[in-house]
Amino acid sequence: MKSIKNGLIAITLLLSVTAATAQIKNVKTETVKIFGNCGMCETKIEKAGTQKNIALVDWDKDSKMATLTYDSSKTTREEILKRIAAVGYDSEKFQATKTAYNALPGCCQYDRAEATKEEK
Ligand SMILES: [Cu+2]
Repeated sequence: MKSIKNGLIAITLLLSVTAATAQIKNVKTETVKIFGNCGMCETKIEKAGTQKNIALVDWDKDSKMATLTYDSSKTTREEILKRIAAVGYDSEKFQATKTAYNALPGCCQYDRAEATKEEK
């Protein structure tokens, strides 16, 4: 009985992810590195980057790699990464401001290059 229930949960999760992606048109998928530490970072990065029916962000805290799935007629990778930088997370292309970075909880303050820390 328990395994049937777990199976159903797995199927439901799979379907909801598929449904969210299916509503995005002109789909383009890219993988980018975004700096962060923990599960809380994951929640914030994904929330900041995701826009209903336009963009979906899935960040992996172990590899620090994010999969961006987006409608290429409505947004760009740059726009998504800018939104993520605005809440404090650096990516290959955009750096968060010192203020946004400093506003992160201590556990979320990922290691940055010294040069970045000194910048005003
Ligand atoms: Cu964190």
